[in-house]
Amino acid sequence: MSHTTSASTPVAVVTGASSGIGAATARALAAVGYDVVLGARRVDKLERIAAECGGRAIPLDVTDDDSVAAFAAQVERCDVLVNNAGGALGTDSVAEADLDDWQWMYDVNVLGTLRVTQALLSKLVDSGDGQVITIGSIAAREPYKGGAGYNAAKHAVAALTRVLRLELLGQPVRVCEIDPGMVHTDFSLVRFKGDQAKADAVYEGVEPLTAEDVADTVSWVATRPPHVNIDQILMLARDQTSAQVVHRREA
Ligand code: 8X3
Repeated sequence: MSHTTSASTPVAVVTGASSGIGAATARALAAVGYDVVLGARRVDKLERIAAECGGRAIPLDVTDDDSVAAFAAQVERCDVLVNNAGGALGTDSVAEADLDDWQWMYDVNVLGTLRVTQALLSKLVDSGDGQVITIGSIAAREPYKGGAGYNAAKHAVAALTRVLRLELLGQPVRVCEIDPGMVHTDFSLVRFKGDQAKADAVYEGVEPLTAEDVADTVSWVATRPPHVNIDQILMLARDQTSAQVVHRREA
């Protein structure tokens, strides 16, 4: 695929861009004029999305130091970084918690966000108007039963993001945390380790947010004037008022 980057076209990097919120965000940012660099592990899917939005697909595993270094080395310019890669595994109670699930959630959500942000930070500063937009979760604000591993990881992502904002004050980099509630993606299928019936039950009788709804918000944040920092957004479906308070219609 041919890819031409003019010196003045801003570049947006999106992690976890092979599906869901990441793929929708890559499309949305391309539509408002960014050259998009898409990172994810699933290269086939990634290349398809990249082709759709005239972007560049680069393999990226945010849990792997070498993969992040190789990815960042291929990104010459970065104006916007969307830290989207992440996910949940399991809904075990604390008493029954699976350490491997927790380890993965910490690695992909927290350390993954840290690795990619660190690797691209100097380029964000050099852009003269950089932005880090991190996709958190309502789970970062509200603990819920069965959520402890994901709650802990997303609370940590929120802490990292808010500290980054403090530490970058005075530099030309904005930092935003977008915390969605229920979004219909393969999030629940991953959480329930491929159990489609359990995943479907999460969205039953509810009109959840779509990946495009979140992408639209990312795009709005990214296109505010340089002096405006949207610090935090909690966005929920009308059918959801808190992590476990959801209005379900009868079938
Ligand atoms: C996903 C939302 O409520 O399943 O980030 O934790 S929730």
